[in-house]
Amino acid sequence: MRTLPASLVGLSLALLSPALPAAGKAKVPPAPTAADAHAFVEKMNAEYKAQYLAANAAEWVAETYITGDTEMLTARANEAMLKWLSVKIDESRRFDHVADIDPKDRRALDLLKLQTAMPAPKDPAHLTEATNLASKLTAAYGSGKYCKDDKDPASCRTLDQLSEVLATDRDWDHALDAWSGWHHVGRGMLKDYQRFAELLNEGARDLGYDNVGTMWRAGYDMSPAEFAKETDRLWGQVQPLYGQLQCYTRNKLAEKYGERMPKDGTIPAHITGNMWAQDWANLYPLLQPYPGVGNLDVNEHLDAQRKAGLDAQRKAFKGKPTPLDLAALEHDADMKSAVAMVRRSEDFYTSLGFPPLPSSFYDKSMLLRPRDRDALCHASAWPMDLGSTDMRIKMCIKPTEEDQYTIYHEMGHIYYYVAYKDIPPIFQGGANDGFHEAIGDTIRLNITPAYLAQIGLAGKAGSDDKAVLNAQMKLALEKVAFLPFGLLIDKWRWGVFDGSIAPDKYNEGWWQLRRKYQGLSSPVAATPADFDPGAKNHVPTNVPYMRYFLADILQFQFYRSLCDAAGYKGPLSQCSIYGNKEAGAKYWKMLSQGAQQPWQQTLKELTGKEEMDASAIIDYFAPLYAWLQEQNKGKSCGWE
Ligand code: X8Z
Ligand code: ZN
Repeated sequence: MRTLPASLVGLSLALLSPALPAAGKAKVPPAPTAADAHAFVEKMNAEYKAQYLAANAAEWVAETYITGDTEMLTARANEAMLKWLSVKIDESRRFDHVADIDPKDRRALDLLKLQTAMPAPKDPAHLTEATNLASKLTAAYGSGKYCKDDKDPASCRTLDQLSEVLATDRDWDHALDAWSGWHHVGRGMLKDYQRFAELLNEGARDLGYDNVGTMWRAGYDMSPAEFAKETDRLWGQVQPLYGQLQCYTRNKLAEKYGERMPKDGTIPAHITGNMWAQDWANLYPLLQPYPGVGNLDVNEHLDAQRKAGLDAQRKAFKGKPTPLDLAALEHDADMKSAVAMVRRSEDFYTSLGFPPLPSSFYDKSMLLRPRDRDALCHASAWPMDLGSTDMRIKMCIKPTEEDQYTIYHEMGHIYYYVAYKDIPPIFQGGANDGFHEAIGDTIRLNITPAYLAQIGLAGKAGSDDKAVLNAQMKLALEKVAFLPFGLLIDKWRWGVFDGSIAPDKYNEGWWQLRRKYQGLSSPVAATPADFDPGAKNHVPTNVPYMRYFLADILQFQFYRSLCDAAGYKGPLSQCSIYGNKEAGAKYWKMLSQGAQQPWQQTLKELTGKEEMDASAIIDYFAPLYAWLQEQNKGKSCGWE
């Protein structure tokens, strides 16, 4: 399909029009009015729905069934959508200086310019190239594997398998092998990513921004410069807490690994229990303040439940199962376990008064890694068709605590989609993108030790100081450890896009930021071919990341306000709003607003304050912070 720029369409029609005077001065078209703007927004919203549906369907198939064919089909669908968007943005410029436009229409026109993280170059060949690269990078990440022996497919391991090594095996060399193996996946992306960044910058400039980073920062109802300052301010609030956690963790790891630890105060990236060192919860057994106090081993419970399911099916099987039968039984048990985990999460949301999900959600979601094809397993949530109830998640669920919490996260996206599905498509988004990421995480904060015990995922919860500190440590390894990671990914990309990190310094710049903010170092000496950012989903798939940093802070603000709304009076960390309809109604009201008003207003309606503010996360972890300071006394903290 070829779409003509609107200005050309208008011209050709005008030239053909018999109503035009045959000679003399051409009539000046009447100046656009507020009513024209309104009509434009209505039409744009209607078209948006159709565009979105087609592009989304192609992308869903491309990510759940990675082949050269689906890669090409989604590139073309994305290209068509971006072309449409670019035409609409151009057309909308005629309203830039029209006064008295309805504020809702003005907001719609402003949001239109921020609908994609992938600004389309106007040059058609460059647009094709950019969409091809986007699909190629996504497919490369999704199908990435580490093969010990390139000639032997049986030696290949997927990201889930390599992540499991990091999560469960504390052996330095095993972890190093899994970590390095996965990071090789980034290597092949270096040249493509460099070109991709160039093309996107061209698109951003075509839209009037100096580069893609500025455009990404323009989506927060404040200037891009103010937003950058805001992220630094928030980081300043939480940095001391992170510093204490890093110090304690580093010293514990040094007790374990001794001489192999670097001497500069950093933590090597491969021994935190997570491929990107963004979540350290798997180190909890090593770091718990009071070993054995409070039973927080959710993994054990989930695993036992899956095993019980499998055993029951084996017993029910008539005759002697063949290896093929056994594989089918295993698959069945995986599916039952995954569905139970999703249902458990849905139950929390419905307890707040949210509606149950339609059966299509369970029929159409991808909940397990497909056995017969490559798929992008990184979890995501999809509104397939704006305005309908076809919502899905795509995830490769394992019976682990981490995946259970990721499901709560994804369900937050799903319920946001459900809550705002009837408002105009252009407003169907988070108040800002940090809100979208914070919805499910806020719910996850309600999964307290007492609630876990109540739903049979942990032993009886203790409420003495020791049990509370253990629980705080566990959560801090998720939420506090994440903060600098959440911040630095886009510090890196902003640098890539504004040119301050040159292509030959991509990897070096990445590790400088990892060191500066996380106090982390690479366990291997880098080569010029390395491109470690490519080993993190959001870089090849081009998803902006500052949203997760914001969400990490916002979720504690939301949680505090919802606990207030529920009338909760005790220590914040033990609050659970499970079953509370008042808190639920307040939350739903926020979700159903979508992006109709500046996020500051939405935040104020929920929390009484217009600012993002880390005081909630700081207050939450106050007991742990004091404890960490005590432990770290006399120890060497900080890094070079
Ligand atoms: O990507 C995600 C979600 C999907 S929006 C699973 N998260 C970030 C990540 O995994 O890097 C959630 C936490 C941070
Ligand atoms: Zn998310």
